[in-house]
Amino acid sequence: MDLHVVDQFAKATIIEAGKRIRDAFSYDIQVETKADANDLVTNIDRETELFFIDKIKAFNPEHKILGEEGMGEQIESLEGPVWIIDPIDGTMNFIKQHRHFMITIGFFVDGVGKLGYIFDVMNEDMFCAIEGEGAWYNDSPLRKLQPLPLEEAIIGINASWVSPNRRVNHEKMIELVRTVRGTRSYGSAAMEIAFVASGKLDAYISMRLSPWDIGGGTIIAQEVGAIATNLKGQPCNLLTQDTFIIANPSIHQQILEHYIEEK
Ligand code: 2AM
Ligand code: CA
Ligand code: CA
Ligand code: CA
Repeated sequence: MDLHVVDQFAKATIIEAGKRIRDAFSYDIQVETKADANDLVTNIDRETELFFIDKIKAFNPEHKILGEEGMGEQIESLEGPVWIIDPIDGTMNFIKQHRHFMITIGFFVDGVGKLGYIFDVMNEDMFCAIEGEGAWYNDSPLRKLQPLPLEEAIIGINASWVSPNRRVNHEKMIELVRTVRGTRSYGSAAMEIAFVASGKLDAYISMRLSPWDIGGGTIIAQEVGAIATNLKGQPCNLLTQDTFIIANPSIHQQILEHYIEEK
């Protein structure tokens, strides 16, 4: 398999899907809820996932597809070529803010990340990577991440860790927030992962993400030396939901050891 051919196909398809999503703002976007009142999905999420499935099936019918909206197959293993797709990451931003939502896609062969994409649909900005060849922000190569002290770090974190069903030691998280230089919350996991990979954030922590939130991003991360694991420090599992941290390599271990205590 020539990865560069797959890469060209993926990029062109993502750019076309992005245009379709931008065009959708001029007609009806229907919002529904999924698991709870704040877990939103729209017809555009579903239509975009179907668009990718049609394109990939035409490109190579043997490839398997795992997508958030479940329009692909039920996948039990990562054997062979597998696409992991989140057609809109940051659906709430898409609905309410009309910005700061991403298309994110990872292409895996036998569980190994080969190609990763995070596309900022409104800005038309592409973060991408090819395994072993590097990562890019549009046409500019992304540099390896440089070490920094935790006190100078900006971390992405959302407010879910203050809720009563929190899964981590609250006091320690407060200590982390006080130690770092600043915190941010963008509402798109893929965007925050792209920001860590490009040094705009130094870490991003989430209490629960799914394979499609992180599939593309972890491939970009590995090319710049960012470390992505669950909050136990174990490698990310791309078949189940889990906790998640991605960080500059100089602070990943320090955050896990001193500030994260799972209950
Ligand atoms: P989504 O927009 O594709 O659903 C929001 O903080 C981030 O967490 C988004 O990247 C969102 O992805 C993701 N997320 C994962 N599980 C979620 C859930 N159950 N409800 C809302 N957002 C979720
Ligand atoms: Ca969702
Ligand atoms: Ca998502
Ligand atoms: Ca989504």
